[in-house]
Amino acid sequence: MALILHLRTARELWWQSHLQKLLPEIECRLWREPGNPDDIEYAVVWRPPEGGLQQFRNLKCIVSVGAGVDHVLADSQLPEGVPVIRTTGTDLTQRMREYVCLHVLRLHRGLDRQWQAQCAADWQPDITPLASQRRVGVMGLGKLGADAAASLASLGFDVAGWARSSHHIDRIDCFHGDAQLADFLARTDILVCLLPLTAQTDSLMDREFFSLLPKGASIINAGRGEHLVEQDLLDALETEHLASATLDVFRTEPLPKEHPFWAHPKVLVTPHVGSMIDPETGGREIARNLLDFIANRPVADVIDRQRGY
Ligand code: NDP
Ligand code: OXD
Repeated sequence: MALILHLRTARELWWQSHLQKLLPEIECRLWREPGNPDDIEYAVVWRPPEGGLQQFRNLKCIVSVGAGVDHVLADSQLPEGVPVIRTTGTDLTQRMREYVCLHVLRLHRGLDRQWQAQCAADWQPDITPLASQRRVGVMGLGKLGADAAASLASLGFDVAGWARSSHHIDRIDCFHGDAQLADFLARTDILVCLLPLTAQTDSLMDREFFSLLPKGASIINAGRGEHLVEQDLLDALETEHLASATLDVFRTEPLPKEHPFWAHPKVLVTPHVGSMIDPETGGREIARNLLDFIANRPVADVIDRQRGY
């Protein structure tokens, strides 16, 4: 019984040794040294190469080293009927909570403006509105979005959320479905995207979408780069309909050096660090899910391949 590990990171060996300790009964092999492909029953992957998983004909499940599974489902030759398990957990949620609260507070308190004023040795004591006067909208009310929305509400923000289905969450004004998107956007000063990438959410944030936000709104995208139509964002920043964008995820990662986002005065780029999974805590989640799967116990993180998340 063997597991194949495919990661696009220098931390691959760290992951391998951790998973091996957590799963002593399963031989953890690296993608570049698969041995006999027929031994492989489990694949633990981040962005596996197109068609690459097909070579493992005894594959029983595929684990995404991340909460998102778009990078797995993107494989047009993904073996049929093999369950896909995503990786979540309290650490992942905690890190995203920190990221979202950090940047919402940064925008709310005008930290970028203060930094610019400091560069000009300019003493600018602005009075910022109270958090209760700042309307934050969180798109996606799943594990990460619901937690971030609740944390923002506990900081006093006026928070709404938008999801596919109807939700009832204390202190969050919940909207759902395409029919309620315009109302949700119209009441949003700071928009946080924590959606999964699916056929329905691909390129959701485009020109028309931005026009539904109030003038001067800011966006924070920690979902996926494909949620955003980049040129439409640049245009909305240029016309000052949008005030700023904080972007953690991109259509091409790493973001190419010549990309206009890097040097844009109204864009903050972070390198897909909203919530990084680490081999210790993430490894424990993966091992627990795999052991549950092997023992035929229910695995909460098996995704719906049809739905795409
Ligand atoms: P979940 O699957 O738990 O939640 C997804 C949420 O999105 C649900 O509320 C779902 O609605 C909603 N949703 C899905 N499709 C639509 C749609 N068409 N219209 C409206 N709402 C929709 O995901 P997580 O919260 O765990 O993660 C969300 C995403 O965050 C991941 O898929 C990944 O892309 C990204 N991510 C980014 C990280 C980073 O470091 N930047 C780290 C981890 C994740 P409903 O509740 O009705 O089903
Ligand atoms: C994830 C991610 O999906 O890191 O977990 O983006």
